[in-house]
Amino acid sequence: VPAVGDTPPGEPITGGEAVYWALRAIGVRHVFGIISIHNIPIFDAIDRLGAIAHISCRHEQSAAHAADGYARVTGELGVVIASTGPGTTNTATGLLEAGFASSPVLLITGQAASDSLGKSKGYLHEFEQQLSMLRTLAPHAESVSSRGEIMGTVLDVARRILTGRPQPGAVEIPTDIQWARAPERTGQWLAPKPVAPAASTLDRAAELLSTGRRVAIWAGGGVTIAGAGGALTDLAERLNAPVFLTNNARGAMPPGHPLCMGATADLPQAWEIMRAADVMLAVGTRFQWGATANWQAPVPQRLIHLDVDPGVIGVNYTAELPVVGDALVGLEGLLERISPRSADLDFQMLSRNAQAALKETLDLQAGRDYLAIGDAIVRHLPADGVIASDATMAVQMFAQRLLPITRPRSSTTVTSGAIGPGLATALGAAIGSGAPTILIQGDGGLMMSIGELVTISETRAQVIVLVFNDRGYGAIRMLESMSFGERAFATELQTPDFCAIANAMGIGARRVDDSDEFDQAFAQAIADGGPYLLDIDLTKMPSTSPVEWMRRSRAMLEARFEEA
Ligand SMILES: Cc1ncc(C[n+]2csc(CCOP(=O)(O)OP(=O)(O)O)c2C)c(N)n1
Ligand SMILES: [Mg+2]
Repeated sequence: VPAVGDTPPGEPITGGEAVYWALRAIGVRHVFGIISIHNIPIFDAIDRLGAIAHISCRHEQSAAHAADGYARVTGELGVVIASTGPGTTNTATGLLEAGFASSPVLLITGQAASDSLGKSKGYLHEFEQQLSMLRTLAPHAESVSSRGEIMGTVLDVARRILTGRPQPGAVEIPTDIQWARAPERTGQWLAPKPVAPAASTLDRAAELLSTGRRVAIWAGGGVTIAGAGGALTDLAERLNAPVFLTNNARGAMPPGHPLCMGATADLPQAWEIMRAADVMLAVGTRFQWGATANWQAPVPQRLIHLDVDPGVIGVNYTAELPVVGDALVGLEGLLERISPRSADLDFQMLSRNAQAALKETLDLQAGRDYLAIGDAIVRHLPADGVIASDATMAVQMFAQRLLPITRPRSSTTVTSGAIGPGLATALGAAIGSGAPTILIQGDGGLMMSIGELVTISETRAQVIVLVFNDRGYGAIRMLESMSFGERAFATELQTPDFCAIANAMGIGARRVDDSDEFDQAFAQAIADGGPYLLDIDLTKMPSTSPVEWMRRSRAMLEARFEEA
């Protein structure tokens, strides 16, 4: 049935409409972007045809991060629409982060009109090598060179983005081709199918797991992407195996489960378990830097590595048995082949003790204020709430460790470690989930994307920005203190009045000086129902200082080694 404003059947449609119909065939409901002379026919179609909502971000970097946040909470394609040249170069960091996090993001952009392209004439926004740039960031990037290719190219690129380990993609369409009319209306959307590991490889993996007496599991974002949390939990129970979750896997297993070790694989306290394990099953992970603490984590040599992307297997830790395939199909295949067995009691005791010790250590490390703030968040955030974060010390010090993530796709972190994506990622996550979304944000990173406060205000998406404000680049200040003592450089920032900025953008805001006040203010922000900003003054809470945190952490480690 043609939507309101649709061109009657049989009439030629514009290239912009072809993009619209391709996106509809895929099931796209929201796009994020900025309009331009180079993409106007696409926005025209979106406006007239009505079933896709457009969110006008204030920077294309943010539009890309918002599409990424949207994709992470929904599991659907995140779409960003940008202009040629500057609009597209602005999306670069968003594409980089999406690639790092294996998030399915599609950029649709323009290109100079076909009769000028390739002549270096100085066309408006000219960037003739745009496709080369895009291909370094988004493996699935294509250029369209005729009107008839639009629908097929968008569908094909989307299918490639969503196949196997998701990676971003892009389609660039010259402006004249976006305006050109042709009669085609529908394209065929073939949803990608999960890749099944070879049965013989699963047999060998099951055999190897059965020879292990002390099996540990390392689960990454691939488990979330495949929706394999249930199978992971079943297999862990069958093997009595403690499970380490990377940040992107949090929520795959209930945090209170006796075998769930949470996001702790980077902590020395967790390494005793890995040293004691005789076999490890890694699933949907590439053992990247952060999760492994710079690859110090002692992953056992008897490693079965299940991942849909053969390119990530063996890069960081040699796998005794590579298993290429989808995490869900692979784990289900292992469940069919493995029967329950009794636990090695020493190993079970070791992991129970480590779990308790980790909890105690993490609480002590977090310090009293973060502990109280975390506790207030847990008490007041509704059950469907989403937790987004930027790369701030508050994430390291309490959020990623102590805030329980109880459902898959209910949290986002900046996997590449960039500061700045948080606000837009939270916007996309709030729109995708339709649920209250809190953002753990530093003051430095916030300034990189502050303009999106007005996008949040305009959409009334319930993003609650928690600014952990230490008036500077705290993480770097901490690093400086390790090498340069008291000398801080390039880290002290003049910090604006974030509450005044939020108010000016149409968002309620409140300043918070201590954790009791946080409790009240956060409850009120949630009850308010709309977007909100809390400016949390960390300079009034000494226990939140990263330098102090580092001292506490070291003292604890040393005490442990003395004990041993
Ligand atoms: C895009 C980008 N530029 C620079 C950095 C280096 N960097 C890492 S942490 C940090 C400070 C972040 O400050 P803030 O957001 O206030 O959080 P805090 O560390 O103070 O908690 C900087 C500059 C980075 N990670 N990403
Ligand atoms: Mg800061």
